[in-house]
Amino acid sequence: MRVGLLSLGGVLLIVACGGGGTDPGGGGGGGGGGTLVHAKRVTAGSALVFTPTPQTIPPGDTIFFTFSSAVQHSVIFDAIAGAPADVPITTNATVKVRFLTAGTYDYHCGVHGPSMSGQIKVQ
Ligand SMILES: [Cu+2]
Repeated sequence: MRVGLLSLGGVLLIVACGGGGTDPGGGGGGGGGGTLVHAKRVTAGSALVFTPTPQTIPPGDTIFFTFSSAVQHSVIFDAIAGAPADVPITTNATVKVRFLTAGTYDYHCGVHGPSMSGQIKVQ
């Protein structure tokens, strides 16, 4: 009796550790409210003011800039270290801006100029 060749299929399973570097707390996208405990809102509407201002949040938290009308506004931050990216001209939408670094961030509307301004304190 002969024993046939026993072929060992060389299948190597490489299982990657799924850790992944997801940003803590960054995932909460569209859900309806409640998950971002500290998040605060700044509204810009037809009155050509940001309200309320100043707003104060801890580092790592988020401001929801809400553009509540068809009037065009943007958010231009003073160019200082730690300032987030500007918000381009927006209407009828909410834009999330996350502040990672403690500081005082002055901003104004790029459409309406310095008369429409505000401040975010991150501390
Ligand atoms: Cu404006």
